Order: sequence, then C-alpha cells, then structure tokens
Amino acid sequence: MKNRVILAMDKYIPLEILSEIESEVYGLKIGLPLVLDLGLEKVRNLVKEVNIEEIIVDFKLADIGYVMKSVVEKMLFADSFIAHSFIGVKGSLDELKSYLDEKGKGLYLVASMSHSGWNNSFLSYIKEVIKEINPKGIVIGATKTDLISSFKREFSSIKIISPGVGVQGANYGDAICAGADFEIIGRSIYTAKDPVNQLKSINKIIEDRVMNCKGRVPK
Ligand code: FNU
Repeated sequence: MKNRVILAMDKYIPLEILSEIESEVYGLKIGLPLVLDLGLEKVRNLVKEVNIEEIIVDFKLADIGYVMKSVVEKMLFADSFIAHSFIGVKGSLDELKSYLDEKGKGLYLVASMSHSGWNNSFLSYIKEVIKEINPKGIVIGATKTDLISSFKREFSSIKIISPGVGVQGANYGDAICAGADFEIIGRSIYTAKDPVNQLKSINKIIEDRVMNCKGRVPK
C-alpha cells in the first residue's frame, strides 16, 4: 500500500495545494473547525474538486440517532464519518450505522483518543460496542502503540486509523508498525512553509520506517 497518510484538514488548505497533495495521501479528514470557518457549501465544493480515495468527516458524533442522522445527511458528499463509541448502541449508533449502510457510507468509531487524559478504563465496554456495531474502522491514538497492536489482533479485519502523529508527539510510522492502516496528520503538514514537500518528506520517513518494521506490519 503506497499512501498511508490521511490529511487532517482542520484549517483551510487552498485547492492549488490540495491538487498537488492528492496523489500523496490516502484520505482527507474534514474537521469541524474547517466547516465552521468556510461554511458547508464551500467545503462541499472543495471536496468535489479533489481526487482523493476517502473523504472522512470528523465531528466525533456523540448524540441520539436522530440528531446524528440529521448531521450526516447534510454531508453525504463524504465517504465516511467518525463517531464516538462510548455513546452506546440502542437508539444511537445502531440507527446511525443502519442509515450509513443504507447510503453506502462508512462509519469509524473512536476506540481510544490520542491525548494523555483519555480514560481507558472503559475499554472493555468500548470493545463490546465495536463488536456489536461492526464499523468500517476504528480510531486509536498513535500515541498508544500497544493498544493499536492489541486491537489489531482482536479485530483483524477492522481498519485502524491513528491520529496524534507529529505535533502531538507520536513518530511518523510508529502507529503503522504497530498495526494501524493509516496515520492521520494535520498541523505537521498544513502549518509547514511548504506543505507539499513536507508531506513528501513525511511519506518517505513512513516508507523507510515501515521497511524496517517489516514482518510485524499486518499489511
Ligand atoms: P494534528 N483526532 C485526534 N485525536 O487528534 N480524531 C483523537 O484521538 C481523535 C481524532 C483528530 O494533531 C483531531 O481532531 F480521535 O494537527 C485532528 O483533526 O495532526 C487530527 O486528528 C490530528 O491533528
């Protein structure tokens, strides 16, 4: 697999830069700050112009089913959506999952966040929810490589995407070596003076890192 980076777009990145970046990333993750800055229409138009395999909306939905459906139905230009798993199944994630299935869209559930204050004592409950919902993928902080490996063993067919790389402290490629499928990277790319070359350098570092952990990498 060539591109292992999902670009986190929490700030506006001009189309000229995005067009140069599109062949270097697997996915584009749209954050709430971007939508609040630009407005939904402009985000929709921007997404239409880029040729990127997966567009993921990251509002970390955590609400009753009806409200989450009301949010995603306005953003069906995306391929998939991130929701929290701690909200539980009945009346919430079950309704969201059925709706997204019906629309041919994917659901990612947050399993463990990247920041140090995240409480992992609910992990067994979160695993139960993940088993019941059977999402397309899960989000686990790249700062928690042991957890990535144990989830990969337990949920071998679920895609793992990992934020927390670069600015938040995880090294490029570590999450992938631990079993993640993609690393989510935002500020380290879009705040760089030259985001295109920065991304190319990051891709190279990840590629080299992955070569060195070969054998342990699931894909
Ligand atoms: P960067 N993100 C995160 N930690 O950082 N979705 C999580 O546990 C999580 C996330 C997102 O630090 C965050 O919202 F579940 O600038 C941001 O969009 O590289 C991105 O990952 C990290 O951005």
